[in-house]
Amino acid sequence: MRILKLLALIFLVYLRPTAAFTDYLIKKCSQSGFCVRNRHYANEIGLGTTAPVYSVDRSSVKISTENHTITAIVEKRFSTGEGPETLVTLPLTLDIMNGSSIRFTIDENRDHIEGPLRLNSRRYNETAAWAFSPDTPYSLAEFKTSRSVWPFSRSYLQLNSVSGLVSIRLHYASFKLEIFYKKELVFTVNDRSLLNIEHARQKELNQRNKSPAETTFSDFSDSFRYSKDDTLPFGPESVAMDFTFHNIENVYGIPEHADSLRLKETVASDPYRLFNVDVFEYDLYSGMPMYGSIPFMLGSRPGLSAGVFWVNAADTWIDVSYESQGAKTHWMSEAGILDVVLFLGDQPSDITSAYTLLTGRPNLPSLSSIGYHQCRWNYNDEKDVLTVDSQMDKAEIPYDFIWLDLEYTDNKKFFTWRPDAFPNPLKMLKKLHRMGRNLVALIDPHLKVGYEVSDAVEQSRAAVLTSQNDTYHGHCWPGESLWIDTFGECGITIWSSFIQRFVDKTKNLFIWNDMNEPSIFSGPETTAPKDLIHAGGFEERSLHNLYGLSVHEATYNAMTQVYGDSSRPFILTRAFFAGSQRTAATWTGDNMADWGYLRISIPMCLTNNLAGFPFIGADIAGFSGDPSNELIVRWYQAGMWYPFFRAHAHIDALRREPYLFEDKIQETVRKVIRLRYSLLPTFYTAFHDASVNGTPIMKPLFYAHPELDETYKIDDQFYLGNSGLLVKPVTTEGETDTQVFFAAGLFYDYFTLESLEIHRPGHYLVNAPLTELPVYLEGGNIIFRKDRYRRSAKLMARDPVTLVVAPTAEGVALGSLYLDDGETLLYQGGDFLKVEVTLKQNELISQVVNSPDTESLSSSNHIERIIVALSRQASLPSVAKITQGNTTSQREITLDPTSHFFVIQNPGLVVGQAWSVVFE
Ligand code: NBV
Repeated sequence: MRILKLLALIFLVYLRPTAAFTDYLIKKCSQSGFCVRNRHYANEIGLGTTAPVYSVDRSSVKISTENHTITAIVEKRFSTGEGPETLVTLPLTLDIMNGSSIRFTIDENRDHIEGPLRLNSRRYNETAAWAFSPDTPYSLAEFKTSRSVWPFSRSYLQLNSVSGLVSIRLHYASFKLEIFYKKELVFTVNDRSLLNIEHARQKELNQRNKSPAETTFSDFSDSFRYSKDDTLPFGPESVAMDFTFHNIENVYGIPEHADSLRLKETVASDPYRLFNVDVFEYDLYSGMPMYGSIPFMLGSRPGLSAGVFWVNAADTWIDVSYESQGAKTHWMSEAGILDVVLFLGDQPSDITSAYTLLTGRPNLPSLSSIGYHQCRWNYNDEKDVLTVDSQMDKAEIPYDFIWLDLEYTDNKKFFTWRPDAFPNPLKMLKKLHRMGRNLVALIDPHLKVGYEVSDAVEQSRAAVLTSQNDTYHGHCWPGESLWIDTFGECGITIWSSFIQRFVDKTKNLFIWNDMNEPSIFSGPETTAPKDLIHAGGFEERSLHNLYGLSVHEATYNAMTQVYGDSSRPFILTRAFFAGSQRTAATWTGDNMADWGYLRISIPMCLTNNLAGFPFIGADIAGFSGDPSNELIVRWYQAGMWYPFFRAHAHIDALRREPYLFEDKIQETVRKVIRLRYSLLPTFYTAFHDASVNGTPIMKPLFYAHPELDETYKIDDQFYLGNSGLLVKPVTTEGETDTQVFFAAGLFYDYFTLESLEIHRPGHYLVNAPLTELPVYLEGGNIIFRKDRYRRSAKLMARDPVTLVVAPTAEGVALGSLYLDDGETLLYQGGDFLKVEVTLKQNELISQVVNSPDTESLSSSNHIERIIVALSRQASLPSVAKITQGNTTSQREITLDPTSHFFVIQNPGLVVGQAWSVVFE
């Protein structure tokens, strides 16, 4: 019977070719104990009939100016009318860190608790250790306590950062934090008194441990059909808090959801949920949980931005409401400690930068990995792989990565190859390597029970355990499986040894960690039972959203040991958490070949970009189903701007490698892919910027123009990094023109360089027939291209560079180029080229900001063309005086009357050396 049920479930979830995802498998708030309890609490508190139960014990406040930390005890005190008053002491820490960020934690002392022996009795407090970057020194800033409120006779304690930017008021009577940035009140923490820490209690005494505003819904048992076996050994243990963003009426972030960029109000719906689950053909415009979770929210308006990072990896719900005075948010997590970082700044990019300083900047990937990826479930055998490879060349379509999905394995046993289909993987890899190409193979964290790899894991107790302390067995692709536990040293070491053996002797084999939410067919809500046990004696409940990160980080670290400094490992992960950007790329999972999924891919990618994880894309042209020709074209046109540019298709979908498309479609797709390749220098520079300060690669409009109110609600167009390239993909069937929002200024059509003069910011209708894609270069920018067709990114290394200069009406422009060997880690020691080119007062000047150690990097890239766009008002210069070193030459400039630019062909300049061109 169980097997039948399981088969039915597998059928429903995976094998229905067209129906939408069956969301009945996933809990609604009304089916989630802690969501119901905290929303109930919020309602009761909102009625104002019950007094707040949390306060700060003044006598406990300790100010350590030496350690730059405040500690205190938060007291939860209430009486139910029956028995004595309940008093729970909750240790608080508060500090100002890394400049203008604030962190506070509230824990519970649970030493006296008797949970089952195998469980750690303390609340899980290691999320920060996984999420924060090991490379960023966690520096605490000095602060002064304000004299006017010292000693503690007043109702609050005020801290002022020495920088003068930040001050904090810690209110005692009813716990509250007011956070000021440049003297303006930005946040109130616990503004609505929704702080709730469900302290430990015995089941028999549950009722007595409920404060008046609380309900007992699903405290010690779970009534949801698919998770009713949850043993809930600690009973209720959720943590919740509210944050008011004052005078900020736009909030964003908390990926992953298939929803708009600006978060919606959840007053009349379920809250947004963060809980990593497998959601095949997910619902659109929904706050339902998805594969990844980043509990980071950004609030922004002209002149002020702020962020909340809720450092908790348990199942989490977030309510959002907008009121005239700002956004109100309510965060609820099932377990763990309360650990929060607040960020303050002038611009949204300041917040992304501060957030990625803490959690790590996205790693600079190899140049190849930002080329085009050709994937399908599945390329069947070596011959298939090499045929796709040669057909792409025959069709003159560049690509860099070919992918092997699940079926390359021997019976879905990871770390093996199907012997009849892939008899000699090393030979195949070598063949691919000749053209600079790479292979990615899928390795999931579930291991089929009963082969050497899983046996070794089971014997060393490196698998995830059941609540009874046995190795957990569940169902996934291989049938009965176990799951590696990468939370403990033992699991990491053994996983690392498998990965190392698998990639050993290869130079171009990389890894795709799929299904690492983890996805479990037989598990509740498509994932792991919450009472499974991980290393350290912590329940899945407390760290669930970190599992995917723990797997892909172990994979990455293992690969760095094999490849050393010679190559940057590429890992694709489906599940992610804050910090995943340090070691992996991701994608938006199992979408459909449908216009709605193309449309939603833009806000989804933008959201990840602002939440510090920019290396993301969506399956082009939809994972399941067969896209129409029109959809294929539109999807490639949009997808070429995804930081991660990959075509992928379901096993049941028709073959759709680009060379199979009919001529006209193929021609357009070829052009699009080649456009991506010609812009690789600009993309790579954007990736470099992201790796230095977290700058989004796909950049929301309000990041580029935070001064314009209108930009805060736009999520169907974007900029490419700092390049000034503005893109508006067409995502509606049959549309041949589209509305594009322009800020005031000059914009140049990317393809013709015809100028558009915008006097008033707003939406303007532009032509967009199927073969064309609306792309503009904003006046004031200079971009860099490599225009020659090559089969792969690697083969473009020495190609000459073209500059496109797009001046403002005042004749000013600026651009930068980052270049390194694209492959090794030598750039970390300074072996890279960075140049900055400026145009002003008719002079174009290139300055070398960083010269590489490797001679060829500074000498081998010649400038083949300098293209200067002309606005209607601009007058055409007649000569260009070109100087590099001691040599000066002169060129006459002529203009083809039908074009909107002039070109200096082969100016005789080298990118890596200083030069100037004066226009007269
Ligand atoms: O490994 C097969 C697929 C993969 O192609 C897809 O990209 C992943 O998101 N995988 C999920 C497993 C099951 C999909 C129905």
